[in-house]
Amino acid sequence: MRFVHTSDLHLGRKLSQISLLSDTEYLLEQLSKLVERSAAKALVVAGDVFDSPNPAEAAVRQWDRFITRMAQLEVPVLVVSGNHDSGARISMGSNLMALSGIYVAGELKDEIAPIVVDGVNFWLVPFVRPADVRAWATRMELDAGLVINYDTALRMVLDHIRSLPAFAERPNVCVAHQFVTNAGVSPERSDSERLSLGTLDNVDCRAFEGFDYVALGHIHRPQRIGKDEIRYAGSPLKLSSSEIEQKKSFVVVGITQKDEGVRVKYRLVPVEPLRDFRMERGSVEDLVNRAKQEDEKANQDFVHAIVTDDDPIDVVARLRRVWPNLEQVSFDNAITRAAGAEEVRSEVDLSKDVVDLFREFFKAQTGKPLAEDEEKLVNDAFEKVLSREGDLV
Ligand SMILES: [Mn+2]
Repeated sequence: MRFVHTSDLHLGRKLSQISLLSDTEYLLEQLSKLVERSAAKALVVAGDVFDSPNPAEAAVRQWDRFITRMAQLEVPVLVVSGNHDSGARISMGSNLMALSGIYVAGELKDEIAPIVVDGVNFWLVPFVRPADVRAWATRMELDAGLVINYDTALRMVLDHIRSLPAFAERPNVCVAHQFVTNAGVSPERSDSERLSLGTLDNVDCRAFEGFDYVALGHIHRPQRIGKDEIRYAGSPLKLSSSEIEQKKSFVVVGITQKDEGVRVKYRLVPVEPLRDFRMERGSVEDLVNRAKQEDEKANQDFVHAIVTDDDPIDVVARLRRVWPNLEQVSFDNAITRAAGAEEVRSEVDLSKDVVDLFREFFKAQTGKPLAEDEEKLVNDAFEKVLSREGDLV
């Protein structure tokens, strides 16, 4: 059987205050077409359906339309919560939705059972924290004291799944939303994933031993972890400038039945963005000229501009005129190079002469010392100000 694996839709997200709903609409359209075209028997969404535990109404409507469409196509949708989702809210009505083939695991249930599609077990493991698993372990009369971090928490849930009779009966796909590492090697990360504090939130990929395919969500760069069958689908949209170079994709997974000897194959299907997110570098004049040669659609892209002028004026306004969705401006010029070379001072030495302080400030801002005429101008100005200091209070 074949299924499609995606994750981290982050519906309702904004980029630089600009709504991405038209972009997510465009990708959901591609996703439903891919499901039809590839004759997939199921669609897996491995968490972070929404960008926030309280998603915008328009995002909720978008998801509602999408799952309704999938139900009409009679393709089961298998969803787990991610760290951005509220597990309780996304599983609202889940028992009813299951009657229409939309399976949402928002929270860890006592009775864990696979969703069986076309002879394959899909085990939906919602995003859980160690405290959730401790509570679950107590209810299940397991030793909650064994849960000391994410790794031991996930292992306890997965051990339980492996002990269930259904596990031996069919090929097994695990759907989870966690930070999975391979022998301490971290996946390649992006700025748009919400990091938790510390480094104890990882789960080693060996925790998934025995599963034929592990459909992961959380990390936004598509990648395998340890082996091809343990895989992050990645977010279908570029959600931060650290993702500009990433090739976003959906995964189409093929899995054979037990009597054929379980084999797994996969292929990556590129996602075409409505508006791309790219980086452009040059002087403001170069950038504006470059934009003018591009077509109207390309100019709607999100752009992170790296400006190289030493004395740029009115940068954002000039660039916004050609790129209305300018996402970020950063500078690589004499000033930033000088700042990078020198130690950044976080404190100002107030015992210093105020003109000396200004000289330092000027050099830090422009990368060069005051010229002779500027020196005179500054001295005169300070003299004037300081002589009337009493009046200024
Ligand atoms: Mn995410």
